[in-house]
Amino acid sequence: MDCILLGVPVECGSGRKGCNMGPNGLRAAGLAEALRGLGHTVRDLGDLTPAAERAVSHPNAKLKALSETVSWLDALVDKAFEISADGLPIFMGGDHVMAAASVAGVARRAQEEGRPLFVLWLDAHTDFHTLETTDSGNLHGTPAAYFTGQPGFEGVFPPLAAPVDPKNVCMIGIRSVDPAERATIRGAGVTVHDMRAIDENGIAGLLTAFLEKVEAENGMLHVSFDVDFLDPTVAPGVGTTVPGGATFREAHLVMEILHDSGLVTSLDLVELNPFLDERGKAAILMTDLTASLFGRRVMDRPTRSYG
Ligand code: DIR
Ligand code: MN
Ligand code: MN
Ligand code: MN
Repeated sequence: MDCILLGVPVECGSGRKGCNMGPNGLRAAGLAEALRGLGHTVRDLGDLTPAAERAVSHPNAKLKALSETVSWLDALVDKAFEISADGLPIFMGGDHVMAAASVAGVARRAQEEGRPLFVLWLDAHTDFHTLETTDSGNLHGTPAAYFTGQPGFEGVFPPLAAPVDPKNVCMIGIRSVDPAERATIRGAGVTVHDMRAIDENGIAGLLTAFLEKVEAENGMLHVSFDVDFLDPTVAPGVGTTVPGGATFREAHLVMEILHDSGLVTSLDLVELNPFLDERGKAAILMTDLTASLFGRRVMDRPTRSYG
């Protein structure tokens, strides 16, 4: 596989500082080396820089850092479209608002190739707020609403060339949903598997059912992995920890199944905040999980202590 790493050190969508160190946290944890060790070619394009700010405004006064965020999205949407022609892009965040643009960019690529885009959203949160409904004003709570074409982003976020069909979006790990998101997300057609669904059914079956659909429709598959999908005990390096998350093994199992499927065409690794991490614990786990997604098997995994 030709892997293309792109750092997207945006943090203004999260409402706190530290996510802009995420790309370097993943580099320090050895992401490129791990992928090369698995036989992949890896090109690290370095970090994206935001586009020139354009005048944007919105009546919701709660929105934080709107123009700064939009500058990042403007730059990333074109870059994501461009690099997805050359290999498998791995977008290293940065906070989750960047998925508005990484997904919009690869959706354009899918459209170009005449294939549907599917999105696997691994997160504690649904990130399904519109610019009207967000209460915190943190724009990392909005990307899934944007790229599925929910109303109200027009003229603010970049024009959406190819909205993702909400029926092609599967969310796993969900355990923090705001009332406004709850009111709209299932009606929109998004598949939402909360932690209870994982407890009752097992994560493998839920994922496999989704992957069968992707394969049957010859889809491209973007995986958007928010660190807070993981339980905070195994991944403390994130701003919005929510107890009761995916375990170490559940997360590796997801990645191993994704590898076996051969369906993944792009990946986000987002919300890593090295400032909040414990001696690289979350950075190392995200790196090892990515290695599982790219073919590392239990029997080959290096012995590591996570204490
Ligand atoms: C909350 C938290 N739903 C909000 N969201 C996220 O601020 O809109 N935290 N994405 O990571
Ligand atoms: Mn998120
Ligand atoms: Mn989250
Ligand atoms: Mn949210």
